[in-house]
Amino acid sequence: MAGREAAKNALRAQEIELPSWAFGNSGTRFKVFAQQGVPRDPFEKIADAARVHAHTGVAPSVALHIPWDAVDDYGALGRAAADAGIRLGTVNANVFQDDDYRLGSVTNPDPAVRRKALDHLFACVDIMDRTGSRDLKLWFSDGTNYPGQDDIRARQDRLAEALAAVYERLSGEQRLILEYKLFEPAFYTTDVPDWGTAYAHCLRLGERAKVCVDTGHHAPGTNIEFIVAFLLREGKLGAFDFNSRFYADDDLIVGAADPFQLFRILFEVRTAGGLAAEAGIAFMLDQCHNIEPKIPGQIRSVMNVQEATAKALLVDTDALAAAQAAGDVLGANGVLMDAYNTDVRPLLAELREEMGLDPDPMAAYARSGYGERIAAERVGGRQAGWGA
Ligand code: LRH
Ligand code: MN
Ligand code: MN
Repeated sequence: MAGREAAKNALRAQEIELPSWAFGNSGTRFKVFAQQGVPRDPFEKIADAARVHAHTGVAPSVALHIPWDAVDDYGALGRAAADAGIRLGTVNANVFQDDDYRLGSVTNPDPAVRRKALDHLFACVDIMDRTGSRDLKLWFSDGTNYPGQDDIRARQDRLAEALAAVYERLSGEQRLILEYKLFEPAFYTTDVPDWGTAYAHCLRLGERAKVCVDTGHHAPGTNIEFIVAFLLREGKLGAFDFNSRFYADDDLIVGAADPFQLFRILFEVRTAGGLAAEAGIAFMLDQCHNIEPKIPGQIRSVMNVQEATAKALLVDTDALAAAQAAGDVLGANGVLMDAYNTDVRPLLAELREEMGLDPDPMAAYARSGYGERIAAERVGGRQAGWGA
């Protein structure tokens, strides 16, 4: 086993970004189950995110989704975050909820709709200038439902044009992060369906354009760690949207469906040096808690990422390299599995105590009374996004 102390140091430095939308009510197209105490505005989402950080110590930033988190005064929102001990992070653009986007946003055949979408993306960069956010994350629902509906190559041209305009608008410290997704809501073609398409566009744009790997956005059986290893090698991995899936884009708690896959992904990140802050990889959650309570859902998610990271850090890479060089297939696999099968919960409990935290964040939150307090104080909480 590799060193416990080295592992703890890396875990202490790890930062996991929370999605503001995880704290609001969410559901499927069949039903949104309302919960008590959900935030009524972006300020209350920040308070909830800060609560997750208070119990875990490794979730110091919260991602915004615009317009879901639109406010008049972003300076005030940033100050509220700072007062609560966190900061504002990635700005996620939303060009998928207006009636105008029925046939797409930046790839829409109508230039007026494309202009409207681009103006929204520029407005998101204006917000980043005010919040000090580094990353603009772009996910496009654009695509077609029927063969022949639109020209596939022309849509790629329109996409490239919009991305170039946004990239041009960014400052030298800001980055464009392009997220892909296999399908949904478009069912026939999607304009950014996979990592290869995202990578090709980012490559043309330049150094500060990177790919976001949302773990729920692949076909079943896809080897996500291979994609991660490839993008890391090319210097093009910008961010993760962590969640887990059984079937499609389920947005369940990361590591719930397949903790082994999460370990394999984080092992590739670790061995490529991607855990270091300088690598510039944003470790974000992108989840919805439809039936479970939201703040504990986020705490559990952060802990799941930590557990997978800890196991990845415990892999004895010297022993692994020796076994690989010797062609010892079972030996190499055994080294990896030894780390994966290690119970890292005591190590993480120890780390939390060293950080001045309760070793059991879930129990500490339950004891804190915060959940009961917000349920009593907040009446009429809003839906996270869908249909809001
Ligand atoms: C799309 C997506 C994207 C959106 C979020 C709400 O499925 O993963 O990241 O911004 O969901
Ligand atoms: Mn996502
Ligand atoms: Mn998604």
